[in-house]
Amino acid sequence: MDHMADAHRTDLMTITRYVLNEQSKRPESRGDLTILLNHIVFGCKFVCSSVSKAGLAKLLGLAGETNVQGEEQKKLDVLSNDVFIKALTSSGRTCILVSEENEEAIFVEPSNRGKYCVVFDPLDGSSNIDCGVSIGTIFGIYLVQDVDNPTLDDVLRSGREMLVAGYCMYGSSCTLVLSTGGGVNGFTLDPSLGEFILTYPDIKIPKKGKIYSINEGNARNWDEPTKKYVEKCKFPPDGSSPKSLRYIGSMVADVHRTLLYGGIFMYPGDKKSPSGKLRVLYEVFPMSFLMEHAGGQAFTGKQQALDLVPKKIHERSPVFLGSYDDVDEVKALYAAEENGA
Ligand code: AHM
Ligand code: MG
Repeated sequence: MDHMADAHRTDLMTITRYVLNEQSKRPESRGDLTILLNHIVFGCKFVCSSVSKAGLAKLLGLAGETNVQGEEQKKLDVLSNDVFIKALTSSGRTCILVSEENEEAIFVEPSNRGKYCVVFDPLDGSSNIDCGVSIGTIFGIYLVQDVDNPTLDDVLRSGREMLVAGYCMYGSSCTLVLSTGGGVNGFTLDPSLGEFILTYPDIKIPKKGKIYSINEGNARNWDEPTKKYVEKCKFPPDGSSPKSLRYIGSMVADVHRTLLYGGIFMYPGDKKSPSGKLRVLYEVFPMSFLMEHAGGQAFTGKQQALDLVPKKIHERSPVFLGSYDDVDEVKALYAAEENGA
C-alpha cells in the first residue's frame, strides 16, 4: 500500500501498465480500450489538479448556468464537463457520450468516432466543493452495437452490459477505482510522478459491515422497509451493537468508504421522490457494477440494480448498495412488505 515508503522500488504497477496487462489477456484486443482509459485518466488528473487549485484560481462560485436537473452549476462542474468531453472525443474511440451536465446525449462526429459509449458524471457531489469535502468523477463504458449506426439504445441498456466502471475521488489523495469486468482495483495518484499507482489491489468488500449511510433528514418520507432497516441498524433486535452512521453527502466518498470498510449506502425512493435522487446511468450503474465485482450487491427495492434497463438517459432510481449480507437484510424487508408482512 505505501509504495512511497521505499524510494528505491522500481516495479510500481502504474495504471497504464495494469491496463496493458489486462489488454494482453485478450489477444483479439487492439488497444482501443487502453487508449480510451488513458484519456479518462488524463481527465481525472486534470480535474484533480483543478479541484486542488480551485480556491487559488478563483474557480469557486456559480457559473451562472443551470443544468438539466435545474440545479445550479458551479464553475468546477462546467470545467470538469468540458475536460472530459474533450478528453473522450479526442481519444477517437468514442461514439456516444452521456454526461450529467448535458441534457442530450452527445454523438461524436463520424470522423472522430470509435466503438465505445461513455456515461459519466464529471463532478459528483458538487455541493461539497466550497467546503473542501471529497468529490469525484463517476464513469461507465459500453460497447456500441453497430459502429456505423450508433443510437440512444446503445446506452439505454442494462447495467450488466457495461464493460468497465470506475470513479475517481478527489480527496485527501486522488484515488481511482476501476473494474474492467474482473476484480476491482484502486490506484492512488503519486503527484511527484504524475502517475496512478496500484495501491488497493483486488478490493473485496467485507461480507457484513458496521456502518450505514443515508440522508436521515428525509426519514419522514421513507417507505416502510427503509424505516424498518434503519431502525434495525440503530436498535439491532438480536441485542448486538448498533451500526455507526456516516454520511458525507458525496456519493463517491460514501461509496469508497463502503467499499473499503463494508456496510451499506442508501439513497431510497421516498414519498416526495419515488425514484430517489441518483441517476441510473452514471451514478447507480457504475457504483453497483463495482460493488458486485467486489463481492457486494446493489438493490433498487425491487430488483438487483444492474438488471434495470433505463428508458431515459437521466433516469433516477432508488439504490441500496454495499456489503452482501447488509443488502440481503434490506431485500428481506422489501420481500416481507410485498408479501403483506
Ligand atoms: P449531484 O450529482 O448533483 O452532485 O448530486 C448527487 C449527490 C451524491 O453525490 C450524493 O450521494 C447525493 O447527491 C446526496 O444527496 P442529499 O444531499 O440529498 O443527501
Ligand atoms: Mg451526480
